[in-house]
Amino acid sequence: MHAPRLCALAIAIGALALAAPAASSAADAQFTASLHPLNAEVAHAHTRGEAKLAEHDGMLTIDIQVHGAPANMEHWQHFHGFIDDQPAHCPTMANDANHDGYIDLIETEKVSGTTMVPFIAQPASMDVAHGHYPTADAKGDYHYTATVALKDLDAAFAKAFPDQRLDLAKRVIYIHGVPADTKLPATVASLGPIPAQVTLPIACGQIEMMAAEHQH
Ligand SMILES: [Cu+2]
Repeated sequence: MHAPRLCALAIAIGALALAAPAASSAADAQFTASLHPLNAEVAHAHTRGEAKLAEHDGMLTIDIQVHGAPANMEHWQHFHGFIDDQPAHCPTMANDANHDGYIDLIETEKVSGTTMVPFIAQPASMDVAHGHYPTADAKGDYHYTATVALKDLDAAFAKAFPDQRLDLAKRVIYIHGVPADTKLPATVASLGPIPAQVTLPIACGQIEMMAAEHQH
């Protein structure tokens, strides 16, 4: 009576061996973004950093290391992009359409598209306005990490942006925010009722997919 059981076990092990490598390697991908300062003079901060996004076993791990941001305050951060497949880019001073010396959030839309996914404690909540964003320390540094199930994020994204996919390689990452008491001219535009000090971009980086040979 032992032979059939062993046989079933052997089949089960065989099936696992066949299934496991395909499931773990096919969908894995890694992305990086080098964050460069924006509005550095007016923000009095040379905000820079590095973002890493890794898809593995159905999970997306996001790791964002920021240096030199305005200190002791929360910083909004998201990826932005277009809803029509167009790749997003970071702005330059050429995008200061009203020539007031600031690249405000609204002026970034032409090259970067719209605010998409917030890098908050729970990215799949898509709660841009009320999510919990990281806070820079006294040196202006912070390290944010979050892991989210790709199926949850995909579903939340498709709900917010019908017929769209995450398409990380077509997105840019933004870090925002200068101190609430920063004097900004009325020409610096923001999103609805949100103060321009909260949304002023202070760094941007284009997300790039890492070549397979550099992945581990
Ligand atoms: Cu943003």
